[in-house]
Order: sequence, then structure tokens, then C-alpha cells
Amino acid sequence: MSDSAKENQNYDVVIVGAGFAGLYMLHRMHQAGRTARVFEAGSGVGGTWYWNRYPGARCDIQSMEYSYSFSEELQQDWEWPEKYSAQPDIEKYANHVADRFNLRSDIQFDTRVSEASFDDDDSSWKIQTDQGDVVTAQFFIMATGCLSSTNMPEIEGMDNYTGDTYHTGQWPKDDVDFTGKNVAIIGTGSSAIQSTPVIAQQAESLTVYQRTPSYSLPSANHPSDPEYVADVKANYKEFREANQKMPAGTGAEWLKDMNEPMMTYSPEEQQEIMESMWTKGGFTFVRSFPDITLDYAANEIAADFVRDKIRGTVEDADTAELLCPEIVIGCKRMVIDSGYYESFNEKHVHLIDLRDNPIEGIEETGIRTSDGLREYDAIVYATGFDAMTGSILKVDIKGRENKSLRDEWVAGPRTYLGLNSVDFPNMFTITGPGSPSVLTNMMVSIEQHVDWISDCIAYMDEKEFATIEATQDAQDEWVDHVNSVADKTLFTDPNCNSWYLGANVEGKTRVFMPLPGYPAYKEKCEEVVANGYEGFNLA
Ligand code: N01
Repeated sequence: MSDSAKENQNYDVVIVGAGFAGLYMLHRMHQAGRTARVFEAGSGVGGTWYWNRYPGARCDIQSMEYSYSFSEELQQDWEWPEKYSAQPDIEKYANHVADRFNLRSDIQFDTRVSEASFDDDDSSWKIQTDQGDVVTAQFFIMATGCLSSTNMPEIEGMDNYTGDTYHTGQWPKDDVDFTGKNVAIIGTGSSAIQSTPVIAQQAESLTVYQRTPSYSLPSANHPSDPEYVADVKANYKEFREANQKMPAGTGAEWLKDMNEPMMTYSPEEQQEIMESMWTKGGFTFVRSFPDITLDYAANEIAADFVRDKIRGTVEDADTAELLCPEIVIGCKRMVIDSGYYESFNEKHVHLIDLRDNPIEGIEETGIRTSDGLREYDAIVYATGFDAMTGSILKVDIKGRENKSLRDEWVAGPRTYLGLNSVDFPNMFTITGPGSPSVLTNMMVSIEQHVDWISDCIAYMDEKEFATIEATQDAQDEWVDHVNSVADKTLFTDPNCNSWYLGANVEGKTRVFMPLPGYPAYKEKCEEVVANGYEGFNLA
């Protein structure tokens, strides 16, 4: 048992994770005068921004939006150096928040929650950690993040490799120096695309192993513009409110002049609009027209536009062609980059396309594909995450009558509002599957969920309810609702194996996990409360 381990300690609330969700949840519990304990596997706060410290890690939501709104003083005081924040600045912010709101003393670091079980007799949760803690709590809250359980592929022979091995999602805290090294990176999602140009600056050679090309959009990142920042800060409340009305809780500013569906414009006008959105940088491009992610014809025109940009950037025509994606644009999370395609114009950066030349195995010195062995000093796995459910199901969670959440979710997660599941009373998932979560600015969704849960706990206290639990009907209807909304989009295209669908993890059931459409979801949550927590049993 660790020095800090607790036995038989009882708390009002146990929170798993000290990322942005866990920190704000703890703050709300402090404000309400409740006892709370946070268990965090890392040695510091920040969650995904603690673990993903790979070279080039950067947020794809603008800094003025990717920050808490709950404290006017905090949002006025904090200065972001860049339009899109780099990982070190976001981690610094998380640490500032932890100190400013006196959160550290209730966070136990280097501690992973291993088991949690609901006791029907006294309506409480028993929580156990890998450090020997055994504590109880009335409420058990998973603030584990949507992208925190890394996905490490099983490739034959990988354990025999004698060089250095890294996963972007579990990057070491000590500086990694690739100077003079021959480096391989496996994967071409956001993490690989962000790290490629930065690793390429150091490494002797960098080889990118691509299985499915991604669509990447230029970030047009730049140092923060003081005039713009002053403007936002002068009207921060209105700025946040405007974003709350957006489908993804972000982008009110650049979408204020939203265009009509693509086909209402001439081909020349379509190109002009896309060019102007492309130049603005970031996700603006996918919002050039409201139907890009809804209509196959519009989608193909937008995809062609990006493919032409790739061909116009990458000098070697064969490499450019290999980098051009074929899938529906936007069915996987769009990537925002700073100089990814340009990297392939450097002589020491190479692309191996795995579609014609698959990996056969990893050997002591390198990676073997069908065309032979290439040797490396280091291999970087940028192979993503067991998203949305991975970290929740890593904990062995048992609800009423010893029912296992792993069993209940074997055919995909089943929740009501992404907040709670039948047979798991008083357990909440912050930005859980079935809520907009990863399809939004996460900060917006985190604050909305934490506020909802905090208000719910206060309500239960006031009315002297001991437990809250989704009803079977409400949960079944909600799961159907999430599926039917997703089916109206191109997210569920059968040729697209995204992590939204769990299709990137071998053996995981293919189900679309987040819910598109933040404002309608938020209204639904408010309506549920207004109707006395409709769809929940309060006992
Ligand atoms: O992971 P991914 P990620 N052999 O799953 C490949 C967020 N994020 O860490 O597509 C060979 O997107 C896999 O290939 P394929 C963001 O939401 C945000 O990059 O399955 N390749 C794919 O290319 C993002 O979407 C930020 O064919 C293998 C890659 O690995 C999410 O995190 C920054 C393989 C994994 O891509 C995940 O991004 C970074 C194998 N066996 C991340 N297994 C920002 O805020 C997997 N791959 C900007």
C-alpha cells in the first residue's frame, strides 16, 4: 500500500482522472462543501495534455475557446501565447488551475483505479486502486477522458525490437532527442501528422508508415493577436454564449456568415468559398458548406479540393498521390497540421504505403514490409486510442447485482444522455459515449456535464434522494436516438474505419459512440431536469 493509500475512508464523491473534467468536477464539489477524492494515474494534472507530450502536440481548437469559462477572473487573467496552443502551454494552464483553486490536496497521483463496485445494501460505491486504496463514496464519477487509453497494435516480433520505442499517447516526460537518429513513425492520424514535421527537424531520417491517408488542413497558427484577445476578453460572456449555440460548441465567429448548401452555388463560387475557408485555417474548411458531412456529392467536391492541395504541395507526384485520401472527408476526425505535407519535400523524409506493402513483422533492428527490412534507431507508434470506452472499461466496474459494465457494453456502450447507465446508480461519465463529447470543443462539453452532475447531486441532497439511475426505457430510446442521428451523417460510411466507430481497435464492436449536435443535446439535458429528471429513477 502506498504512503498516501486510504482504507475505509468514505467520501461524498470519488472522481477518476485529473484532466480538465476531473479538475472542474473537484472544484464544483469543493464549492458545494462536499468531500471528494480524485485518483489520477499520471504524476501530474492535465489528462490527455499530460500524456500526449509528443513533439508538435497542439490543440486543434483555438486557445480563446479551449479554456474554462466558469471563472471570469481566470479567463481574463490567463494569456495564451498562440492562436492554437501547444501541449506545454495547455499543461501549464492545467497546473495553474489546480493551484489557483487549491485542488491538489484532494488529488492522489500515480494511482490507477482498478475496481469499483456498487453495494446495493447501503447504496454506495466501493473503489479500489492499484496502490492498495479501498474507499467508499456515494457518487462515482469517471472523468477519464475520451482519448486516454492508448491503442498499441500487436505486430509480430515487436517485443524483439532493440531500438527505442515510443507511443505518442504515452510520451516520456524527459526530453527525447532524435538528433542523428533514423526514426520510423507508424500511423498517419493527428498525432503522427503533428509530430512528423517536428521529428523531421531533428532526425537524420524519418520514415512514415501509412495505412490510410488522412485529410489534413493547414492550421494557419500564429502568435496571439493582442487586439483580437482584448476584443474577446471585453465580451467573453457573449463569445462563449455564441459558441454554445454552434453544432460543435465552437466556431461562432468564423461561421457567422454560414453559407447555403454547396449545390446552390456555381462550381466557380464553390471553389472560391472553399479557398477562402482553407486560407483561414483550421476546421473552417469543413464548414465551408453545411452539407459537406451530410451529402456525398458535396463531400466529394470538398475531398477533391483537398486532394488538389496535396498535389500542389508535395513535389514528388507519386508520393503526393499516395498521400491523397480516398475515404469520405470528415468521417474520421479532421486533422489540423503545421507543415505536414511540406515535410515530404525534404530528402530525408520518406513515405511507406502499407496498402501495397504491408508490415510483415518487427525485427530486432527494424520493420519488415513485403519489400524488405528497413532499420531504425527508434520506432514511434502514433496508432491512436481505444476511444471513448477504453479508459472506462479498463476499470472493472460492477453495478447492481454484480453486473459488469464490460459485459453490459460488449455490443457497444449503452447510456442515457452519455451520463449514466441502467444498473449503475450514482455513477456518472463526464463526456461519456452517447453525448456530443469528441464532436465538440471538449471544454464546452466538459463544463456542461460537470455543471449538470453537480446540480443533480445538489438536487438529490435537497430532496433527500440516495440514488439516481437511468430507466431501461429512457436508455433504450437514447441509444436508438444516437444511432438514428449518426445514420443521417456520413460518419457511419461503411468504408470509414474511424475511432468514433471503435473500428480502429481489433475486436471492438462497430458502433458510432458520440452524438452529433451539441445545442439540441444541451436543451435535452435541461428539459430532463425541468421535468424532474425525466428518464431517471430517483430513490
Ligand atoms: O490516432 P488515430 P491519433 N499498422 O486513431 C494507424 C485526437 N488528437 O493519435 O487509419 C499500421 O487518428 C491508423 O491507420 P488506419 C484527435 O481527436 C487531437 O493520431 O487505422 N498503422 C492511423 O493512421 C484524433 O483524431 C489532437 O488505417 C496503424 C493511426 O495509426 C485522436 O486524438 C492531436 C496500425 C492512428 O490514428 C486520435 O489521433 C492528436 C497498424 N497496426 C490527437 N494501427 C489535436 O488536438 C493503427 N494504425 C490536434
